[in-house]
Amino acid sequence: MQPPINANGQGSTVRGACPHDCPDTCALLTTVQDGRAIRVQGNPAHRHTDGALCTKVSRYTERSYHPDRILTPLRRTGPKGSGQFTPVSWDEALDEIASRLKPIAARDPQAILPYSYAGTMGLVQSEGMAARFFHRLGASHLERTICATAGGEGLMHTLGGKVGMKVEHFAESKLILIWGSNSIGSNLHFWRVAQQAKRDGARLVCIDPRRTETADKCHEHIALLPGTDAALALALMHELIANDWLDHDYIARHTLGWERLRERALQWPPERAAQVCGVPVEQIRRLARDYGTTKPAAIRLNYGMQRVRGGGNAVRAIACLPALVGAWRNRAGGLLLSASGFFPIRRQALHRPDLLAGRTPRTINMVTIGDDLLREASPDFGPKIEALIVYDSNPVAVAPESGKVVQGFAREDLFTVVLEHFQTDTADYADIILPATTQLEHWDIHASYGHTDVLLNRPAIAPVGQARPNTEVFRALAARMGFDDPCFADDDLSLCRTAFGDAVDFEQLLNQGYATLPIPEAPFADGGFPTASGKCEFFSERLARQGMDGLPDHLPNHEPAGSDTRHPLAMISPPARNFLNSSFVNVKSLRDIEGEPLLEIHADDAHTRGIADGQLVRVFNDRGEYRCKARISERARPGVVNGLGIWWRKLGPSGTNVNEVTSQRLTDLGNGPVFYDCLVEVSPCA
Ligand SMILES: Nc1nc2c(c(=O)[nH]1)N[C@H]1C(S)=C(S)[C@@H](COP(=O)(O)OP(=O)(O)OC[C@H]3O[C@@H](n4cnc5c(=O)[nH]c(N)nc54)[C@H](O)[C@@H]3O)O[C@H]1N2
Ligand SMILES: Nc1nc2c(c(=O)[nH]1)N[C@H]1C(S)=C(S)[C@@H](COP(=O)(O)OP(=O)(O)OC[C@H]3O[C@@H](n4cnc5c(=O)[nH]c(N)nc54)[C@H](O)[C@@H]3O)O[C@H]1N2
Ligand SMILES: [Mo]
Repeated sequence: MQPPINANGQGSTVRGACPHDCPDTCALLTTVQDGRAIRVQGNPAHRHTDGALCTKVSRYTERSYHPDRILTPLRRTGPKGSGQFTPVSWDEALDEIASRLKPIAARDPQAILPYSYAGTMGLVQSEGMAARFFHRLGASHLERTICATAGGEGLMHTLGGKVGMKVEHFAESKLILIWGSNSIGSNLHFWRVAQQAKRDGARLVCIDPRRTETADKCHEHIALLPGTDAALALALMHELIANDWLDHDYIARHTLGWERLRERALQWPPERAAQVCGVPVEQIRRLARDYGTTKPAAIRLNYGMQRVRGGGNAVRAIACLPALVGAWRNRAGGLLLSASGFFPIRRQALHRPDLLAGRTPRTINMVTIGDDLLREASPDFGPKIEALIVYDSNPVAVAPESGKVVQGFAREDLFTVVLEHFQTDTADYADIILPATTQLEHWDIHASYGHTDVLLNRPAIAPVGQARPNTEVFRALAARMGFDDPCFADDDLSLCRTAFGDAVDFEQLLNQGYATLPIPEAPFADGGFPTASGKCEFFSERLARQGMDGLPDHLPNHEPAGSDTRHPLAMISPPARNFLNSSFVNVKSLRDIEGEPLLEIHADDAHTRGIADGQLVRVFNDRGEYRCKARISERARPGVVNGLGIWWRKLGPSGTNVNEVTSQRLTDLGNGPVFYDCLVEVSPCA
C-alpha cells in the first residue's frame, strides 16, 4: 500500500488536484486535523484555480465522509438491480473474481470487458494499472467515446490535435464567442477570465439552444436549434468572404484547401442558415460583422455542441474560422476546445500495450453498451460479453438508451464487478462491489483539458473504511490471475513519475503541486499546426482518402426537429450545475440546490399540451419514457426542451432518468454519442 499521509512539510495542509471531468483541473489544498480532512479549498498560488472552487468540490469532505460510502467489499444477495448485498472480506471478493474470470479467459479473454470513463481524470487511478491488467489479459478493448471523440476528431483533422489558445489569454480578447458551453456551470475558471475581458470592454456572445445562466450574462444570446452549428459557421464564412473580412496573407501561408472551402461557404448565405438554425438572419449577419471586424476574437467551444450526428463536422467548420480572419496571430485570438493534446503523456510506458503480445482484441464502443450486452456470439461480433469490470463510471445512469443498458446489466449470465465509492445505479447490478478510495486518499497525477499545467495529487488521509485505490485492486487481481510481469509491482508514486517521465519537473510537482508546460504564448501565430501539412487544413486529404467529404459541412441531425410528428420536440440534456455527470447527485446539500429532475419547456409548447408549471410530465419516444416535473421557462426556446442531467435513476420519480429516451446512434466522426440529437413528446401525467 501507499504511505497514507504525506503532510508535505506544511503542517496539516496537503496539496492535491481535483479529479473530476471538468476543464478546470483545480489545485486543491486539504486541511487535515487528527487524520481527518476538515476542509478542501482552491490553492491561491495556482493561477488557474486562483483560490476558488466550484460549489461541488468545496463540499468534497461531505462526499468523502458520506454515510453511504461503501466501506467493505460486498457480494450480491438479492436479484440483480435490487441493491441487496452483504459484506465480505477483500480476500473472499478477490478470490471469487479471479475464479470467475479464469475460465472465461481460458475460453476467450475477449468475453471480458472493462468499462470505465472519467470518474477520476487521474492518469494513475484511471487507466494507470487497469490498462496493464486488461492488456495482459487480452480483454476486449473499450472505445472510450462517451464524451469528446467527435469534437476531438474534428479538431484533429483541422488543427492537427486537441490544441488551441491558452485559457489565460482570453482575458485580453475583445470578442469572445462562448459556443456550446455553459461556462458558469461547467468551466467556472474560464468564466472568471471571460469576466475580466468583459470588464475590459470585450463583447461576449453565447451560442446555445438553451438560455443558460452564462447566456444571461453575455451581451448576446443566439439560441440556435440543436445540431445546427455547422450551418451557422458556414454562413459566417459566407459573410467573411462577401465582405472581405479575411486575412489573405494568413490564409495563403498557413491554410490548406481555401479555394474549395470558399466554394462550399458560398452555398451558405445567411438566409439559408437562418432557416436551418431557427434564428433571425440579422443575428447571423451581426455575428459575422463582429467576428470579421473585432480583433482579437476568440472562440471558447465546449463539447456540448458535438453531441449530435454532425458534431465532428461542426467542430471542423468552427475550427476553420480563426484562420480565415488571422485570429491566431494574437495570443488573445483563436479557439479553445481542449488543450489536452499539449500534454506529453507517456501512454505506452503507462498502459503497456506491449503486454498484448501481438494479440488484437476486438473493440466495443462504450456508447452502444446497451446493444452490445444483449448481443449473442457471432463471427462479426465475436464472443458474447460474459464479464464486465466497471470502474470510474456509472453506465446504467449515463449511457444512452438505458432501457437496453438495464436489460443488459440484468442478465443472469453476466458476471459484473463494480469499483465504486457509492451504491450507484450501476453498482445495484454488480455481483461484487469493491470499495474505492477518493482523491483525498490516493496518489495521482493530472493533465488538463482547459489549461496547460500538470498537477500532482498527494493523499491527504488514510483510506476510509477498507477502501483501496483502483491500482491496488488491479495489482491484486493480476497476482491472482498469475500475471507476474514486473510492471504489476510498480507503486502509485512511480506510476505518477512514469506518466510524464522527464517532460515535467517532478521535484517541482512534489514541492509546489503543479508545473506549467512550456507552450508558446500564441502557438499558431506563424502557422505550425500539428497537422501533416503543418497548416490549418480546411480540406482534409486524409478524410477524402477514406471516402468522406474532405470539407466540413452541415449534416442534419439523425432526428431533426420537425421530422417526426409524433415526437415534435428536440430534447437536449446538458449538465445540471451542481452535479458532475451523475457524480454528486447523492450529496444532499447539492441535491437540495438542484431540487428534483426537471424538464424546462417554453410556455408555448407547454400551453398547447396543457402542461402547467411544476406538473409531473411524461417525456417519451419509441425508445422509452421517463417522468419528471415540468418547469415553464424562458431557458427553453420554442421547439426544444431541456432535461437537465444526469440524475441517478433511483432518485427520479419513476426510477428512470433522461437517458431512457436518448439513442445509441453515433456521430459522423469519432463514433461518439448523440445525447442532444433526440426527439420526444411530452404529456402531462394524470
Ligand atoms: N457542473 C458541471 N460541470 C461539468 C460537467 C457537469 O456535468 N457539471 N460535465 C463535465 C464534462 S463531462 C464535460 S465533457 C465538460 C463539457 O461539458 P459540456 O456538456 O460541454 O458542458 P456545458 O458547458 O454545460 O455545455 C453544454 C452546453 O451546450 C449546449 N448545447 C446543447 N446542444 C447544443 C448544440 O447543438 N449547439 C450548441 N451550440 N450548444 C448546444 C447546452 O445547452 C449546454 O449549455 O464539462 C464538464 N464540467
Ligand atoms: N443524457 C446525457 N447523458 C450524458 C451526458 C449528457 O450531457 N447528457 N454527458 C456525457 C458525458 S460528457 C460524460 S463524460 C459521461 C460521464 O459518465 P461517467 O464517466 O460515468 O461519469 P459519472 O456519472 O460522473 O460517474 C463516474 C463514477 O465514477 C466514480 N468514481 C470517481 N472516482 C473514482 C475512483 O477513484 N475510483 C472508482 N472506482 N470510482 C470512482 C464516481 O463515484 C461515479 O459514480 O456521461 C455522458 N452522459
Ligand atoms: Mo464529458
